[in-house]
Amino acid sequence: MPNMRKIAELAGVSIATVSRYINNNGYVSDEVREKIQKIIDEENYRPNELARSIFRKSSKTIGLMVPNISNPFFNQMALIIEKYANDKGYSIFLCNTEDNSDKEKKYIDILQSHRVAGIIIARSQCKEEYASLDIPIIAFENHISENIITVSTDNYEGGRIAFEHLYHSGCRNILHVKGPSAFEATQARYKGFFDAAKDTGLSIDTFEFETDFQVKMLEENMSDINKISTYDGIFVFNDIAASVIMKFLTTNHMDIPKDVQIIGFDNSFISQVLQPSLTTINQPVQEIGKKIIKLLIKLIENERVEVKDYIFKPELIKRETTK
Ligand code: XLF
Repeated sequence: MPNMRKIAELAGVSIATVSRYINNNGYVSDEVREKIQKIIDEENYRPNELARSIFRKSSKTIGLMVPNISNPFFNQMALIIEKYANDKGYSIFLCNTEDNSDKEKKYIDILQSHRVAGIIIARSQCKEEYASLDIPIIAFENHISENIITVSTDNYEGGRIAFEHLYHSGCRNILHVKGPSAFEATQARYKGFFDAAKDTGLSIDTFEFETDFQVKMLEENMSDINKISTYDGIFVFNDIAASVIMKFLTTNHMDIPKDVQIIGFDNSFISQVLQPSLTTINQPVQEIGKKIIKLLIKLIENERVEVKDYIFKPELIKRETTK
């Protein structure tokens, strides 16, 4: 008796694709549809209703994997997603991946064994593991595959806005503190910042952070970035990293914004409580969280959803670290 795995094998597609076709809950190209239906007919496959209903009776729990819960942006995001999920009768199973693909893979197994109804994965560090999953998935920022919806801020545009603001505030000797290259979002911010600088004919320097924020950064000797004291404008890839840079600069008796202007990215709550308060680029996390839950619940409830990138507009939030 053929099963979904067998049909996927014969059609040369993933189990998730066959499942999407059978359950009609996501994009499958016409060509692949035809291929799958042909194999189904040839093999006389009848989807196992019992298995399907057991699957549908998955718990009313959504797995939320975030990379770094000590980053205020992700704890804000988790709170918002939890709220919207609760409003729809779902609860959240929160996992912290630390941008570590092994941890992420383990959590995928755990979430599956808990029969979660869907998974939200922020900044995924693995791709293949999702192909064989028979669970609705929404990705935040890092793309997983062409069949999985990605939601993000327009990070490229955010990078451009950051440059234009520093430039119009008089900075001409500018540094970009880049995020790790495994983060699609920070790569796009860098590209936007770089392209906007190029348009003015100004060259910028870069310094790359290897990880997202970790508390130990505050204690570490940041001698590598000693040079940052020579710049008059710095765009840091996110607010929490900007707070580390600000601490370094003020400890080294630099006046912000007189000697050096700084702009972050996120508009997480930390940007308001820092002294001076941080100019930053807003990621509309409320709308993003709401959209993620809306899309995921549609997928869970087998409603048609367009599989594409859902992109949100960034916005400059001017505070005290720029003139
Ligand atoms: O992945 C990016 C980098 O850090 C994410 O949006 C964040 O800005 C959150 O702080």
